[in-house]
Amino acid sequence: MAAAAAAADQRDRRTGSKILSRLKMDFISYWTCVLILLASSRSLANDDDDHHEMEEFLKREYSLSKPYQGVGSSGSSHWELMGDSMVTTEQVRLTPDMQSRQGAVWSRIVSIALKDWEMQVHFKIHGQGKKNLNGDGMAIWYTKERMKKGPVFGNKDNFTGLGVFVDTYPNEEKYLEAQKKRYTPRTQRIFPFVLAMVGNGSVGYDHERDGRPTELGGCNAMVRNLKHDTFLFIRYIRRRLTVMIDIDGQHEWRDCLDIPGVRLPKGYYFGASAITGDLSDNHDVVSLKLYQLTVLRSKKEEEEEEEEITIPSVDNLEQILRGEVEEGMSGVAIFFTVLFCMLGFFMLIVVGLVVYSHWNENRRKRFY
Ligand SMILES: *[C@@H]1O[C@H](CO)[C@@H](O)[C@H](O)[C@H]1NC(C)=O
Ligand SMILES: *[C@@H]1O[C@H](CO)[C@@H](O)[C@H](O)[C@H]1NC(C)=O
Ligand SMILES: [Ca+2]
Repeated sequence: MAAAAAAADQRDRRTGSKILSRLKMDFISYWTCVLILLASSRSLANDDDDHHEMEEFLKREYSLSKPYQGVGSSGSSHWELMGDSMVTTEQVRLTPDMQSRQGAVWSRIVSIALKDWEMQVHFKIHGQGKKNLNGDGMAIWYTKERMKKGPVFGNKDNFTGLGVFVDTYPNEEKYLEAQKKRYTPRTQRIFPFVLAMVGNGSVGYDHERDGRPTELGGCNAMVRNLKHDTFLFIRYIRRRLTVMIDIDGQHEWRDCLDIPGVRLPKGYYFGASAITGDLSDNHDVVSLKLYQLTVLRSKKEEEEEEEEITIPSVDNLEQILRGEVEEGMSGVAIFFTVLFCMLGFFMLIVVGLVVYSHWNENRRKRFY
């Protein structure tokens, strides 16, 4: 009887240590898996997946930079000025820091062959006004129309194409304040605010609401009266629109918005414009650098993009406007997911071990 009990006990111990080592193995393989996951997410984040298969060429004919030769005076320049804009040695000033001005600079030539491109905008917004006593902002354009005055940062309303706005005055906030209404924190936007909109010729920009009804995405950007250089970066690749900003003087791009399924026709005009009202600012463009990108596409992607786009549009627009677009997991999200997985797994092991040792103890006790 005693011998049998001892044998059983030994067997239990053996299975016990087997289970323990199984757990250890699981733990190790889990860790390996976690490390691999972390490493791969790190490499994904570092290795901007568009860049290693992409070449870029500066297209001088679509770029505007110092010394602005002939801009504003000669018909042979690729760029044309409009309204109150003027060129100096340091910048193209779209508006001076004076009330009720509007100005623009437009490319004269359409971008026929450009499918994928990147625009790097070096700009400067500065003026006498204190915070929220300045306005109204500037815009970068890729549109069918050019040289049309209007209320949308100095361009016509119901434009056809892409507008990226640097809106420096919170009209909606002032409007709500006047009505004694409050923002909910979820919907509050901090100004200056960068925002993108795609128009098809019959969509209006809602100035009183700072374009909220047509906002594809945006971000806060404290760009006024800075000593260092400020940049905006608009990239259009495989129908994906990405806007980034570099405004902290650190030479680092910060994500602003990123939207897939943006359909923009080829052969539109690039331009920049700005407007002032009761409040004003200097809105300066130092340079607009356009890079043509050569992007490799899979057969499937080529087939998908074969159909010629004639009217600008955005896939799943309703969801984007409602803010329901599913976003890929960010690095931080991945990190926390993995962390919580690990914690959860660790807890499981601890609980398992406790339960097992209790069970083992009880079993042994029964034999004595
Ligand atoms: C333009 O967009 C609006 C809003 O998305 C849509 O209702 C309208 O049908 C579009 N017009 C054209 C010509 O595509
Ligand atoms: C823009 O389009 C809307 C809707 O089609 C129309 O009501 C509005 O008058 C248009 N505005 C301009 C300036 O063309
Ligand atoms: Ca505004």
